[in-house]
Amino acid sequence: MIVLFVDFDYFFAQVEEVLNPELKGKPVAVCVFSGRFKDSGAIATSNYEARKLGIKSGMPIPKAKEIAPNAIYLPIRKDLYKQVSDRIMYGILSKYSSKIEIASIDEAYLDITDKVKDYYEAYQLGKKIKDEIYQKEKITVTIGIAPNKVFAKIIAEMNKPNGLGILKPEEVEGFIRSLPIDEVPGVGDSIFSKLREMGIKYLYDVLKVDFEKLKNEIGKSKASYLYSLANNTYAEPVKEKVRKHIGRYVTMKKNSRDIKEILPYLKKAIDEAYSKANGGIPKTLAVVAIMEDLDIVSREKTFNFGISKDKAYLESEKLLEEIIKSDKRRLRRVGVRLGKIYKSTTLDNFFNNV
Ligand code: DCP
Ligand code: CA
Ligand code: CA
Repeated sequence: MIVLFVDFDYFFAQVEEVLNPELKGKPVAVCVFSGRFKDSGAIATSNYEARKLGIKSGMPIPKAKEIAPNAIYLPIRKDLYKQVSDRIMYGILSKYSSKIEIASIDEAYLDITDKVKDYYEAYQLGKKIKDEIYQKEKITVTIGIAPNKVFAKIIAEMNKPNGLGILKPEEVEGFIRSLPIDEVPGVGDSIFSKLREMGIKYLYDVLKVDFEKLKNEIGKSKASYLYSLANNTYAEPVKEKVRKHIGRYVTMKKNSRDIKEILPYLKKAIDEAYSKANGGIPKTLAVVAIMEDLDIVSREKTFNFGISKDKAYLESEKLLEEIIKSDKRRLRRVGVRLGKIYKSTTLDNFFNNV
């Protein structure tokens, strides 16, 4: 198996930089303001300049501002990052393998076993993917290529940012011997301290302890996981995941906040999204407005039953009205995002009460 793992660099902050290139080179932190008091909330992520100053993901915002008062603190814009992510995942990465597992907003595993004949070609493919993502989205990513998913992820981690790392089969044994155990995904602080007590420093050391003892200490599934990694039999397949959301957005001829003008575009986006859903029926519907200054505002509603296309026309109009009422700006693009998409064979039941 050859797995190619992609992880987008300092993702949320990088999207902010791409949208506002003046931020480049300055320390930038993306914040989740919780709104309970001024600056309550946490840092979602920061760019590498901010990290050098000590700003880390998860840090309380006031603490970050204390250590780096002059850094730039931006509010999180999840819809925007999701759109960029979708374009990279579905528009670029999916072309390179249909066996693709989208693990999070900024991570994907591709099984490229059948796409390349050796690791040299895999490396070339990795370069090509990096180039295409940069050329189309101006986003840098780090890629790890290895004989299994976990090693591919670790290799990427070691090569961040803007890196491309490769672990060939003949290098695996040495890698296992020298890999610090806390660099293995899934080994958190509590497991790490238990393993250390058993004398396990490197992944290879797992093989030196009695498996029964390992099981008793950290549980069966973690023990088997680490054991299979250490003896190089780990072979979890890349799980093809269906997309959970479908988004379709249309740019209008001119910016507008006149609902009659906007509705035909919204209808077009709905038609396209439903055709993309290919018979799947969503339970959540969001209207997304990209404002004239490219800021994004959205309203979402979740239903207990599947939303037919006609119902989507109706409900999206209400959501659009809410957006226009709550915001003074004109819209530049408008679209919908369908979520919780189900493919049901018992549609009668599914549409009940719609
Ligand atoms: N994220 C978050 N809160 C956290 C950690 C992460 O909201 N505590 C978000 C913001 C990140 C994104 O998830 O941009 C991806 O997380 P990563 O751990 O991959 O971190 P980054 O992409 O920001 O940085 P790196 O360059 O280290 O991958
Ligand atoms: Ca990540
Ligand atoms: Ca990342």
